[in-house]
Amino acid sequence: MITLYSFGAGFGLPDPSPFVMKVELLLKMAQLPYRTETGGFGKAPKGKLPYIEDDGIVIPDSTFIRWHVEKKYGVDFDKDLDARQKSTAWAFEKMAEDQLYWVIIDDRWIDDANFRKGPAKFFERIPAPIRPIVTAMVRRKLRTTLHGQGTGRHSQDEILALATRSVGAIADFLDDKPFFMGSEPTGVDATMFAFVCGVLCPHFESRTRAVAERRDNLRRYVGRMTARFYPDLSELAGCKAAA
Ligand SMILES: N[C@@H](CCC(=O)N[C@@H](CS)C(=O)NCC(=O)O)C(=O)O
Repeated sequence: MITLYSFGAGFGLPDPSPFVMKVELLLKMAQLPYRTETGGFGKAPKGKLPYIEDDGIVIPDSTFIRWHVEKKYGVDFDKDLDARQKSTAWAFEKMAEDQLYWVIIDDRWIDDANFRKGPAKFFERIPAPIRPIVTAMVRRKLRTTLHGQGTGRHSQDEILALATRSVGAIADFLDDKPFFMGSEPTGVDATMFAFVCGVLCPHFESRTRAVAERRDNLRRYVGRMTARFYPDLSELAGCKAAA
């Protein structure tokens, strides 16, 4: 059975990491049996989660995990899409992963109030005497990463302006379709669902969240995806599961 190494449920989400949520969704879509395991971060081959272990093979990174699942199990997440649709799906996916992701990180890690009720919790298992030092060190590393990536060099208003474009593009493209590419879920829905949930997560206060909340179709989409893939949950990211 596949083992998905994850952070574990948090902040009202199946996982705080949209990348872990994406992979869980892909495994659900592929209808493959899997179990989740927390505590694998120290052994992560690329120093990041998620990674999976499948029959003794370890695969890190959500995109490579997807390709592994497609190849090994003969799953085609995009079987009904043509080349143009696949290109569009890829571009949206990478916009979420390489741009919106850093907005989410900025919201959760840089804003003091969000940090205290969010990522600070990750450090609770560290012995109290060294906890403040480790917490400050990791937070500083995140700031450096955000600066290196570029988002950390923008003002909060500039970050919001960029995020508003991305959230708007997702909402406009989704429009009134049931799923991102049409009437049935495809691979890109795993990513879109994970990142839209991440943005809408009511645990955190953020202006990007307020922008997303104004797009009703995003909330209905999360509800629809929740009903389909997390039938035991009545709602996710504050969006009621669609009947
Ligand atoms: N490209 C990777 C990104 C994974 C990623 O950024 N994971 C974050 C959590 S959301 C992580 O583990 N960060 C830990 C670190 O950078 O130290 C993927 O698609 O899986």
